[in-house]
Amino acid sequence: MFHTENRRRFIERTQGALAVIAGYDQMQLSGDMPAPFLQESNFWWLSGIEQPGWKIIIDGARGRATLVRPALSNVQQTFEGDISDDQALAVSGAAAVITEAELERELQQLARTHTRVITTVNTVDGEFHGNPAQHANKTRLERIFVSVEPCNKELAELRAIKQPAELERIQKAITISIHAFAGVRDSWQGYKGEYEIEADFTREFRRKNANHAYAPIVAGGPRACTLHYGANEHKIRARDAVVIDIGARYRGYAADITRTYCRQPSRRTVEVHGAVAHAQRNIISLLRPDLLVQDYIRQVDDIMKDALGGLGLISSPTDTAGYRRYFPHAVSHGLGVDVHDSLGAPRYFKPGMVLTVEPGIYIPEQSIGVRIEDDILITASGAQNLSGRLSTDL
Ligand SMILES: [Mn+2]
Repeated sequence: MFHTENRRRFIERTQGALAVIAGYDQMQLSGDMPAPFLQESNFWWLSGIEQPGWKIIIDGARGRATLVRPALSNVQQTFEGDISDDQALAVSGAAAVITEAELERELQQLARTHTRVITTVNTVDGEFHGNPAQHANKTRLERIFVSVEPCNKELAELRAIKQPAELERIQKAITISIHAFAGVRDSWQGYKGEYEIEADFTREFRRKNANHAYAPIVAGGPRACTLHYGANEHKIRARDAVVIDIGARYRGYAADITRTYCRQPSRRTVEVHGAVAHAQRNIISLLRPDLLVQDYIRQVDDIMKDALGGLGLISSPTDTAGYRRYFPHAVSHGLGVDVHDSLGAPRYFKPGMVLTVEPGIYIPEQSIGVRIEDDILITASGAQNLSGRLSTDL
């Protein structure tokens, strides 16, 4: 079973440590309006539990997992619902469920035989970020155990190498996304607004029981130069190049694909698009196992500087400011449960890693932005473009 096997690998990697991992808590937008909920990805990977407020105790020495059910008020249960113990056990493969009220005694008991516990933290440079659940869990553990250590790096390294079951889900998310892109491309001449394009993706995803893996971007003309534009509220003109950065999430795994389409491209738009497409092909062809990440980044810089030079946007490869102005983001990130899945800061690429390749060139003064993004699996002998069946044509 998928999550049981994930825990087995986690226990092996952490040498049988005791782990107490918290899922995210439900956050509120206003009075009685809950924020959209997405489970913390490490907790989900280890447990499969999608509901807020749950925790898992993994007793590595005994190979035993216990879920902790949150204490929900009657009102919360009525409005938000919850899963039964049987459902939680079935989804997770855990051995038992205890209640939040029983957790304190359980931890006190474990502390008699364990001085050290590992957990997940969501801090960056010591600053606490986002959902409070993990921080609260860690604070509690620090009160009870002698030593509390993070296991984020171990989890990132484990999750970076995708198992066959994970690759199947990623491929399915990609196939659903590609299908939606192809449908939008077929209807391309009929769209009047960015919102119509977003709507067609949403309809296609929901019909396949998938969701958007992240806030969809449909950015026409000058809006394409705002990297996280997501209002998708403008009309599109025939001359506008439209950056569409959209991916489905299917059974917990994300796709992340970008294409740029245009009804009546100007010669400049054709040039810029051609340069990005050419660069993207060249960058993908670099990828193979054992390639040093720092060599990859250096070669990507060379390829992108060539592309910008060819378009007359920089006059010399040493023009770093110009380079960063027209290509202001990273070219790759990991992909998996998270749309930006950690690869665990590896020195070199390894078989089983999945990452995006997404060069873009953005020229605000000409109101042109072009980005092309595919999802690449590092294989034993090279790399496979998992979204390569979808044409990158303008
Ligand atoms: Mn991406």
